[in-house]
Formats: sequence, structure tokens, C-alpha cells
Amino acid sequence: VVCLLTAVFCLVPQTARAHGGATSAPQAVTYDVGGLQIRAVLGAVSRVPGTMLIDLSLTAPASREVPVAVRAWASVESTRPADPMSTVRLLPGDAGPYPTQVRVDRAGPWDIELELAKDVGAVSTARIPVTVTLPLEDPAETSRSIFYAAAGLIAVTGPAVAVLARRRSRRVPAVAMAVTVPATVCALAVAVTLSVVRLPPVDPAADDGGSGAAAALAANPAHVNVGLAAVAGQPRVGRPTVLEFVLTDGSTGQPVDDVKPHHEALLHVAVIGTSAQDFAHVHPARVAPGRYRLAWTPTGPGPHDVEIELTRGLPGQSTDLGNQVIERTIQVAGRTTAGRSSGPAPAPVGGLGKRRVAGLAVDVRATGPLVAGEPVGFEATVTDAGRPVGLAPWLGMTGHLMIRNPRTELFAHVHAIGPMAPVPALAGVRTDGMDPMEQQLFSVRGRDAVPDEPMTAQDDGPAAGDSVIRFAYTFPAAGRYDAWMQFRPGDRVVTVPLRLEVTR
Ligand SMILES: [Cu+2]
Repeated sequence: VVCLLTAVFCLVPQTARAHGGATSAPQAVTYDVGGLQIRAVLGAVSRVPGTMLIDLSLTAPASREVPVAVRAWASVESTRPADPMSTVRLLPGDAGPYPTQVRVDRAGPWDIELELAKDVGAVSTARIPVTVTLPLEDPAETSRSIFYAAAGLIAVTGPAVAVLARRRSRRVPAVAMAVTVPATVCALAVAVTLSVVRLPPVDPAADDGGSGAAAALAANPAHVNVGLAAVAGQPRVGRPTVLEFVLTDGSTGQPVDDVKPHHEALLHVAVIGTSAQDFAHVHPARVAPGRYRLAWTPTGPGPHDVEIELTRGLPGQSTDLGNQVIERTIQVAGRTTAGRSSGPAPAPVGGLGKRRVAGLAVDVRATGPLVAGEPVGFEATVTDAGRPVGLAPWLGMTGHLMIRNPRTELFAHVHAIGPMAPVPALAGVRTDGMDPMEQQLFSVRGRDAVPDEPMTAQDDGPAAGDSVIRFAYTFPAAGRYDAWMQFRPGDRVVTVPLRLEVTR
């Protein structure tokens, strides 16, 4: 019966509802929710019942106090959150971090819910999927302990029973002998063997390629279908709307909930209008398994390409199944509203060279001509009144570069070369994190690799290297490309729209 049940269980197709994330190591998830960009760092859980430490921080501080209720839900289907919930008050002008904690009483899938005050906007709730894994979960160790205990018990009691029976001159029943003697021999053999031959410990994080389903998934990650719709009809220029993303598995049709945080978000979404200035890099909030929502106010009319970037993973494991970029288009009604008063003026679109963006001087250079099929390096220096600007990490690194060719529908998301956050203050060119091709592109010879950098009298201030970001990319074909370079000088994100001509 047991064999039959096992066989049936193995034959039941695995659904795509596996939970994302893991707490075997701290993980960061960023959501655009309630008009804020909130980054939550979830700490590892060492035992259950126990606490999960959570730090909330903001890319840009709130303009007024915003209370956030933080709750842990024991599973996606649970109707009752674990007690107690905690409340964080995001203060005006303070980007955090705001430390808090929730209580978890079991291993397995959890949802960490952030509920902002209702008046922050249409999307005020977000849930972070996390799989609580405990560090001492080692099935091999447990089974070995049971073996030792049982073997020891039999090895002691077997001969003891026989000796006692002999002493009292009673005949030991034949059945007892028939059981005890072989059992004793077996137990001794097992105990001796196990104590001599140490089985290799099982590392749950490394248990991926072994199981058939996991190996099959890793070899052929199922495509994600993304349904995209505006919740309240067609979006209009200047009118706040809510976009809903519904993720289903390409093979099972089940909601996709095994999305892993990559570069500190579950979904990275670029919304690109017909003008290069009509661009947003955002992170929709997960509201339910496979369901994400984004509050969005279109700034331009016409078709908008929505590039959705995600990585699926196996629950509780470090393995990921590779990146997918899914493109959708959404139509925006209305007309271009020249000279809108709300928000800062859009940055000018330009090629390589110097420009002013958001009060900063940005100089974008390339290591060589932009030729199809040849690697090229981009380098941007950000200064404020001639002084280097310290760039803070954003989404795990110092800079992002999105590249788009509307004619060929190419979309690329390139990350700044260099170490992942937290970025220490370094002077000159960072060679750690550069591969040989990148080192060659930037012809790294040491500090003199950045001649334009004002490096005098700055030894104790923000390091010069912190105001320079570098990217490497190979354009696949000639043509005109739109690109957006993004970085974070302090408590805001600056976007530099670029128009690049690539020759054959
Ligand atoms: Cu992103």
C-alpha cells in the first residue's frame, strides 16, 4: 500500500505553485508600492518558533509619515496571520533602514505582508514570498542518529536477555532466539559500519540536480505567460491607473509563484512609451500567488512596451532557472501634455558626451566606436559642481543600463561592472568584478584609468570611484538604440536617456 501511494504521489504532476525565496540567507526584495519604493531585507531564521528580522528601507524617503503593518502569513492559503504583527512608521525625510521583526512558528512557505496606510494610493499592500528553511535540516543526520540508537539498544538488550535466561536456567524460547540473534548480529554490523563509514552530509541547498523533477525543470525551465491588463479600463495620460500582471506557467497553467528575487526584486519591469523620455523602471507588488499590481500614471500617449524580467527558482534552494524577459504592449489614450507642472522636467535625450540631468553633470563616454558585434564599454562620471557624487547602491549595484531597439524589439538590462552592494568607498578603477574582456575594454592600468576624474583634495571625502559607473555591452546589429542609464546619488534615482547609433 505504501509503495502504491508513493508511486501515485510521484506520478501526480508537480504544480507551478512552489513558493519563491528562501531564508537560508538574508534576501532583499524591492516593491514599488504606495508611491514609495520599499526594499525589505528578510533575515535568516535559525529556529522555529523564532523570529525573522526584517529591515525596511526606502530608495527615496517619504514626504509624510506612513505607517506600515508587517505580518507573517503561515502559507499562501492561510486565513490567519501569525501573531503578533508589528508596525513600522516610515518618517518624512528618513530613508531608513527601519528594523522590525515577525514571529514564525514553522518551516516552509510564508508570506510576509506589508500593508501601508490605505490613503497612499491604489496599491497599498504587498506580499513577499519566503520559504523558511532551518539550518539543521539534515535528513541523513537524523536517520543516522536513529540507526545508532536502535542498533545500540538491540546490541545491549539482545545478549542481556540471553544471559539472564541462561542464569535462571530457563529455556529461551526458540522464536526469541531466532529474532534476537540475527537482530543482534545485524545491529552490530550496522553500528560498526556506520561508525567507520561516514556518509557524506546532505546539503539541502545543493540538492538540485539529483531529483528528477528538479533536474528536468533546471534543464528546461517552463515559460511564464504574463497576462497584463489595466484594472479600470484603458489607461489615459495623466490619470492614475493600476496595471495587473498575472503570471501562469506555460505548461501547467498554474499560477507561477516560484519567482526568485534577482537583483533585489521579483519582477523588474520597464515601461517604455513612444518617447525615450517616457520611461519607467518599476517593481510591481505581489498581492497573491502569481498576481502583481502596479500603480502607474502614464506620461505619454500611444503604445507602451512593457518588458517583464523575472527568474524562476526551486523553493528553498539557491539554484535558479535562468532569466526570462516577457514583452507586452499596453495602449494609452489621450494626448501629449506639454509643460505638465507635476513632477520634475524630463531629462534631455542625447548621445555620448556631457549633459545636465537632475542638477548633476553627467559625462557619458564609450571606450570605442559603437560597432555591431564588437564589445564596447560605457563609462559615466557624475559630478555636482565639479565634485564627485557618491553613488549609493540601488537594486544591489551602482548602476543599471537598459537598452532597447524598438525596430528589432531587442531589450537588454545591463548591470554596472563592479562588486555587488554594499559598495565600499574605493578610489580609482575597481578591477574586482571585472572579467578579462571588461578589463581590456577599460584598459585598466590602475588609478590613472580615469583621467577626467578630479581626484585632488578628495582623499577623505567620497571616493572618486563612487561617482563613475561602467557597463559593457555588445550590440548585436547596427541601428538606432534607446538606452537608459540609472544610478542613485543619495536618496533618489536619476535616469539618463541616451540615443545611440550603432554602425555595421
Ligand atoms: Cu529593476
